[in-house]
Amino acid sequence: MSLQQCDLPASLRLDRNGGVAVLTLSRRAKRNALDDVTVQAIGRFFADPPEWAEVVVLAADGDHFSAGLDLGELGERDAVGGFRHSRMWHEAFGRIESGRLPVVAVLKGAVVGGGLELAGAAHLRVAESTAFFALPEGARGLFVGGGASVRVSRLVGAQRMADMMLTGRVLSAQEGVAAGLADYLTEPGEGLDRALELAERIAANSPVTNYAVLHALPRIADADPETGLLLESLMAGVAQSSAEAKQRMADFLAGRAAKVGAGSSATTEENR
Ligand code: 1HE
Repeated sequence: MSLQQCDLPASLRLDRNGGVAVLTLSRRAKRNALDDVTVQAIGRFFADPPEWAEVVVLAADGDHFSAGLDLGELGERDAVGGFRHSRMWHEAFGRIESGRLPVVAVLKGAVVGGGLELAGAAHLRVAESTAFFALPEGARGLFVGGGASVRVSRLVGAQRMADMMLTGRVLSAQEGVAAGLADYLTEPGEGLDRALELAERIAANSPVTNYAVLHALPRIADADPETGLLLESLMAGVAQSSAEAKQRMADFLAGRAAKVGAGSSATTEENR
């Protein structure tokens, strides 16, 4: 049975938009700071998303995507407690990155600390022009613990991440896009619509292709080149042999499928 709204804490809201599940951080009074309850519920949601969902859009209420770790919960954790807490975040965000569904995050305002780690676990990021990116862990006497060493450094490189942590450098939305922290830039208030549009395009792909992009591509990219090329060939063989691929190729050859650049929902009629 899939997780439903009633299983989510007040800090998360689930809405349905066709085959797109919109999961919204809804703790705007605390700038969507991530407390344990929220992080654990995010993990449960992505471990068992609704059966009808084909893509997830991860959004936020208010002016900020997320102020990161809920600093009010740090308390008197000892080293072992801190280790376990970090591993809990890894488990939850790993379910986003390596789950069943493609995830598009909509970013605005603060995307900082653990908020950037959450965004980094999504597969695509749309940034409204109000978004700003930072890793203020240094200023708080902390180190990243929600996966940034792996995911943020993969997006921007370890050197740029070191700069953000050592100097507290804040990247604007434009700088974030240029650095690779986000893939699309929109005007304020337009991020969700853009993400929904992207989600629809993603949902129109063959599930085999989407699975390969989510699960094979990152492993191939991390593998040594010869292993990577072998894995690519294996995945290519699996994808090509699927009934869906055969149907799609036949549709194209018969003039029934959209041409490249015309939008995947466009019909041949519209392309003429
Ligand atoms: C919070 C948090 C939070 C706000 N934990 N309560 N993250 C940070 O170091 C970022 C800290 N936050 C900020 O720098 C600012 O709040 C913002 C730039 C995000 C937004 O500023 P602003 O002026 O809109 O809001 P505010 O007045 O600062 O905050 C509004 C309320 O949210 C206020 O509570 P109130 O009860 O006084 O109304 C704040 O205390 C509360 N709030 N951010 C708890 N983060 C797995 S390791 C990850 C490590 C990290 O993420 S470190 C980075 C932590």
